[in-house]
Amino acid sequence: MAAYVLPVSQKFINGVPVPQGRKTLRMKEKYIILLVFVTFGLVCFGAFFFLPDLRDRVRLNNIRGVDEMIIPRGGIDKGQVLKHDDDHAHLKGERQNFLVQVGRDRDLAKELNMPKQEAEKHKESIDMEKKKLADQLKVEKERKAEEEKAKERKVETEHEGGEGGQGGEPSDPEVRKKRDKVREMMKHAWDNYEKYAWGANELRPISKRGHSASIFGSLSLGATIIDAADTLYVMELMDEYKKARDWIATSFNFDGANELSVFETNIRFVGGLLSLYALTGDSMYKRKAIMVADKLLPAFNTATGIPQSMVNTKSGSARNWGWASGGCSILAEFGSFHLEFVYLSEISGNTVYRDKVMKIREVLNSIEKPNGLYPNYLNPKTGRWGQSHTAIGALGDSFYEYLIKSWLQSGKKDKIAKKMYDEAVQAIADKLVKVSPGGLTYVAEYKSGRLENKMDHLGCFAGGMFALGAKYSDDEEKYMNLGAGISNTCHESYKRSETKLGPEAFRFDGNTEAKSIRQNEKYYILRPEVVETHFYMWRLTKEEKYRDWNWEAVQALERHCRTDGGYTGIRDVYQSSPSQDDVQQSFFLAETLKYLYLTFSEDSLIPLDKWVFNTEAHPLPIQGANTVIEKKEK
Ligand code: DMJ
Repeated sequence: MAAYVLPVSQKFINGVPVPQGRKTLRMKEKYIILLVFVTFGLVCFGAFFFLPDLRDRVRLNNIRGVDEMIIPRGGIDKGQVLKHDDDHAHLKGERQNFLVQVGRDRDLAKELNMPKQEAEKHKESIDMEKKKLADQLKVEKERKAEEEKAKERKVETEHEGGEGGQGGEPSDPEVRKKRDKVREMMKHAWDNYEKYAWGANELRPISKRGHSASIFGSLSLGATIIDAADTLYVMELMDEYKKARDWIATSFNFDGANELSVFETNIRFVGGLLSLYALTGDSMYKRKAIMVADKLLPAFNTATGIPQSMVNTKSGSARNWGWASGGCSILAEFGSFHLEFVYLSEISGNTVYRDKVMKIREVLNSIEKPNGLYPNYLNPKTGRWGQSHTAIGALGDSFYEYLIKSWLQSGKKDKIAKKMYDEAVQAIADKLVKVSPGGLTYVAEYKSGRLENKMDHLGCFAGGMFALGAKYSDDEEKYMNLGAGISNTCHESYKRSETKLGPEAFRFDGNTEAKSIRQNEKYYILRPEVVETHFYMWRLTKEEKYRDWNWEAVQALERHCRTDGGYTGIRDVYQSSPSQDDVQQSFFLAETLKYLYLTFSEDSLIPLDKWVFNTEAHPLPIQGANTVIEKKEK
C-alpha cells in the first residue's frame, strides 16, 4: 500500500474513476515543501547576518578550547581585558592568545569590505596592535612572576628586615657561656636605665637618675633607648626591645628648641634608627630617621656645603666651636655622614641626603692635602684647612673609617671613596705609623710641624679598619700586620694598667710605652674602640687570642665598672680601686657590649659581607648583598 497516495477528492468520468490523481497530488506536495524550505532559509539567513552576537558565537565556538567562553554584549574590548585583568583572572595563557585571535578575526571581517590598499594599511595597524598587546601580556606575566618570587623570598627569611640580624649561637659551650655573660651585662645596663632614667638621655648608675651630656642639648631624647635598641634586638632580648620600640613609636620626637651636636645626633639617632629599620624592616623607624635627619639639614647650609658642628633644631641656626681652630668644622664630624645619608636616600627615595654628602666628598676630594694627610679642621666658609693637626684618634677617626665603609656599603662601586681611602692610609702608614723601642706599633699625631708620640683610645678602632681594608689593598700583608700591631698595642695599654682597662690616651716617650702620664688622660669611660678592633681581628684571622683579650675586658668591666645601678666609667685606670664617674654612656650599650657579644657569636650573626657598622656600631646593609624586606607601619 502506498500510504502517501491519499486523494483529497476523487474525479469520475461517466461513473468510471479517472486514474490521474497520483500525478496531480505530487506537484502540490512539492510546492508546499519548497515553500517551507524557502521560509526556513530566509529565517536562518536573517538571523545569521543581522544578529552579531550569534555570528560571533558561531566563530568563537569554532576556536579550540573556548567552548565555555561567554562574550559580553557588544563584544570584547582588548584594553579593558588587560586593564581589568583581575576581573578576568581566568583569561590566561591560551585564552589570552585566543583574545588576540578574536580581535584579528573581527578586523579581518571588516577588511573584506575595504579597497585593497586601505585593507593593507589596516592590516598593518592590526599587526602593530597585536604586537603591542602581546608585549603587554608578556610584561604583565613577568611582573606576576616577580611578585610570586618576592613572596617566596619573604617566606624563606621568615621575618622582615635584612639577613643575619639574630642567631649566631656558638656550638662550643665555653664560648656560649661567655656570650650569655655579655647578654646578662646588657640586661643589667638596660634594666637599670629603664628603672632609674627612662626617657632621659643616659643613666647615672650610682646616683640612680637620668643624665644628659651637652652633645644632646637640654632635652630628654631617650638617647640610650635609640642607641641600645638594635643591640637588644641582636641579642634577642625581645621584651626589652619591644619596650624600646613602643617608646620610639609613641614618645620619641624632636620638637622644641634644642641645640645639639649634628655629628653625634647623626651617628647615634639617625644611625640607630636606620639600623633598626634594616634589621626589622619596620617602616616606623624609617619615618623617625627622616624626621631627625631633616632637623640636621640646616647645618649644611654653608658656602662650601661642609656642615657646622651644632644646630638648633627649632630655629635651624648653626654654629661651630670657637676652640676648633677659630670656628672650623671638624674632619671626624663632617666626614661621618656618608653611610647614614646615602642609605637614607636609598630607602626614602629623597636624594637630598645623598646630595649633601656628595658635596662634602667633592670638597675633600679636590682640596690639596699637605703631605697627603688630612688636617682635622676645615673652614666651612672658605674651604681652607685650619690648624695643621692630623690624627687617627679624636677629631679625625671616623672620617677614614667612613671612606672604606662607604665603598663596602656601595657593593664596592663607590670607587672615589676607595681611592681616597687608599691614598689616606698610605700617607698615614708612611708618615704617622711608628714602632716603639719595645716593639709596639702605634699611629702618632702630627701637630704644627712635628710628631706627637701619643695615641688616643679613640684611635684604637684603626686596627680593625686596617684589617678590614687589607684584603682589598695592594699589600694585604702590610695592612693585616698593621691591624694586628695596633690591636696588640691597644691590648698592651689595657694590660699595663692596674684595672686592665685602657686610658683615654697613652704615650711613647722615653721609658713610657702604651701608658698614660698625664692625669687628665687616665680615665676610661666605657669606650668600645679596643674591643671593636679585637672583634674585627677575631672575625678576620680566627686567632683565639683576640677572643681571650675581649674576655679579659669583660672581666675588668665587671670588676671595676659594674655597680648595682648599671655600669660606670672610672677616673684612673692605674688605681686598684678607682673612683667612678657615675655615667653609663649610651655607646656602652650600642657599641662596647655589641662588639663583645659578636666576638662570642658565630660569624653568621651580622656577617661582614652583608653589613657595615657605622661608627656607633649600628649595622647598615650592604647594597646588593642584603635585601631588607619592609614591613608596613600598622
Ligand atoms: C662613639 O660615639 C663613636 O664610636 C664615635 O665615633 C667616637 N666616640 C664614641 C665612642 O667612644
